[in-house]
Amino acid sequence: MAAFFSELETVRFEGRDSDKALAYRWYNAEQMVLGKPLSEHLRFAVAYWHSLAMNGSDPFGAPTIVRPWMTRADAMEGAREKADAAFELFRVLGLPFYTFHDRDIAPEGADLKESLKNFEAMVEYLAKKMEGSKAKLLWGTANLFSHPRFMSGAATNPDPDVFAYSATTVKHCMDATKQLGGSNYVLWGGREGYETLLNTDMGHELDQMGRFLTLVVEYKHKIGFEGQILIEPKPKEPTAHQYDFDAATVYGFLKKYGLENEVKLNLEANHALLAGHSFEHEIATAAMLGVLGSLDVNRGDPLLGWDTDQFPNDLQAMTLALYQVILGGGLGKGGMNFDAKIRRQSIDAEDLVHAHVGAVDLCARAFLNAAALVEKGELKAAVAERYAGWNTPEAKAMLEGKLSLEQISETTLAKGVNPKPRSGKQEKLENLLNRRLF
Ligand code: XUL
Ligand code: CO
Repeated sequence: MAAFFSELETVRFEGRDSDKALAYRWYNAEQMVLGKPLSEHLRFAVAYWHSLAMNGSDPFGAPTIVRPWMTRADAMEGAREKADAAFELFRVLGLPFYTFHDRDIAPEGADLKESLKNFEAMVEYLAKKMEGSKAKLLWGTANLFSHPRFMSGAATNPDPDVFAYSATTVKHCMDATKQLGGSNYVLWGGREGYETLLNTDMGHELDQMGRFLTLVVEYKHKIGFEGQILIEPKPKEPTAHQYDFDAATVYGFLKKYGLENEVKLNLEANHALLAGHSFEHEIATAAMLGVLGSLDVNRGDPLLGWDTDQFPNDLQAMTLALYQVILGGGLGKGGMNFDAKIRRQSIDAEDLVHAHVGAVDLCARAFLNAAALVEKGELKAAVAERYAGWNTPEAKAMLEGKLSLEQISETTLAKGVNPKPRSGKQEKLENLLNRRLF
């Protein structure tokens, strides 16, 4: 049977003046920027769950996006058909990577053994598909949140059998990620959190989570997986209190369990917003702490307080985010995964292509803007100027711990230090940013 997206042409770079709807205007994969091709900076990935498995159902309505592979009586036949469609979609979009959960690619079996058998068969199938495709795996992950067994958490479940079940699942998913040449393995704490302290021992649950992650790191070294282990922070939804709240909280957790040099972060734009931060704040925080790993790019709806996972379309917000990525040293083995889904009414195959093309171009354009801001150096100079006072020997001595509180007090009083307020020049810099955007 012909794969679902076969009719669609491969989307190509045509430049800014193209009249074609399905063309890249900004994403010229080979364009050299800051010393390497754009594609190597951005490392775009298509998310299997949103693009192949999402059916448009919501709490009020039935599926609207019904693909042929979703209705097959034989679930494994459906999974293979879905994989054929996935690789057609990757061909159409011409993007270098994809990402998946175990459950996206293979159906749940009657028990854990059968689920793993289905999964391993589908991993073999994907391995074959990858031989005939340019698409590589950015990261793999396990869905430890959909099935009712995970309703009280996976690693943090009060029931040790769920911990063991989850550990077994992650072991096999890490094996698969390594087998498929994945660059990262992601853990999003789907239901690692709680609803009420009336039934929760938070300290015990965090110790469980620390142990679980330690096991993952040990196993990574044991099998020689060269990818990064990444935690994806999110403050709420599905649980009221998710343990991996934001970048700073996860860093505190990693420090407590001695894993800060082993694990980095996969930061998601709308998760940042749900935590009351901007995306660039989360990126800058992770970079400052040495744990910037990868990005899930999407957007929320400012009028809604939940995770709408829309495709990104705000140039200024994305430019500011990617500016921090460049300042932070880039994404390395990470990339930019479109953790985004088409709307419930966008039911045509082509809608999925429009969604990705717009988002790819938006991100490419934002990156070019961010790179130009870095090259011009005006913002960096303004920041350096603001902190220039710290370059004096007296100021350095304070910061380097060479002066006690009494010594600082003595010299301050002796010199008659009398600080004068100085403008932060925010509006000037905002205007500069707006003038520079193209
Ligand atoms: C949920 C979310 C997940 C993770 C992978 O909000 O972002 O899709 O990215 O489990
Ligand atoms: Co995500």
